[in-house]
Amino acid sequence: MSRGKFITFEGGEGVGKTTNVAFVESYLQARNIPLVVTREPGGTPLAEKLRTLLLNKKSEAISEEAELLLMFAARAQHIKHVIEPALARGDWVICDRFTDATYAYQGGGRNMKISTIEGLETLVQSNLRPDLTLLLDAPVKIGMERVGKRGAFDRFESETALFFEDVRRAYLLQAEINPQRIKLIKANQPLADVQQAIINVLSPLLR
Ligand code: T5A
Repeated sequence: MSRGKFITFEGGEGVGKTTNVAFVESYLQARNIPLVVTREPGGTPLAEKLRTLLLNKKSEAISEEAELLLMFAARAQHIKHVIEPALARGDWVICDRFTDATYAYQGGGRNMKISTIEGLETLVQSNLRPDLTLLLDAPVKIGMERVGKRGAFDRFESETALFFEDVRRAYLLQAEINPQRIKLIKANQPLADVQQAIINVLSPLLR
């Protein structure tokens, strides 16, 4: 049994990650590929509890260090109980956000040291990295307009436009550093065009 593929979706708020995770799920299911769809922070009962704490605006003020550690605590559970077992049994894993989000939000947005993030990444993931990352990129204003239509903002969505510009810049830097793994998808175009671009980068993995 060969190991499954690990595919992650990344990008700022409201760029269409969840919409396109569902699209890829149907696309792969139609090709009889066994898969697990999951998300971060989250994916296990404990990690989902941590997600609730992290996203809740009414949580006590969360320090930057605590936020970073909680992201990796959730990830450690997720890898051990969901991602690794799935990949080992040959399932593909489609994950809505993963460690590139930590580089973008805690690194770019919160200005935490990249070397600290790298250290935690090695501790928690060892050699595990996605096979393919789809980075959906759109101007901050467009993503926030889409999110705004949905109602109340969570703890991250309540950050300033400046914060999200930093997040976007950090994501683009991640793509520049990892051109083999991270494929940039323009997300401010009609959904059908976004999905065609996704199929184009996904199809080499299906061969
Ligand atoms: N976080 C996470 C960290 O800080 N560090 C980390 O390490 C990790 C893992 C998680 C939060 O946690 C932070 C980042 C996040 O703030 P989340 O729910 O995963 O939160 O992230 P969100 O970005 O908030 O997710 P959203 O659901 O808001 O955005 P999506 O998934 O990108 O967007 P989606 O698919 O829900 O689409 C939004 C709307 O736009 C429409 C959709 O129909 C929907 O209405 N849409 C389009 N409209 C027009 N044209 C298109 N091309 C469209 N694509 C989608």
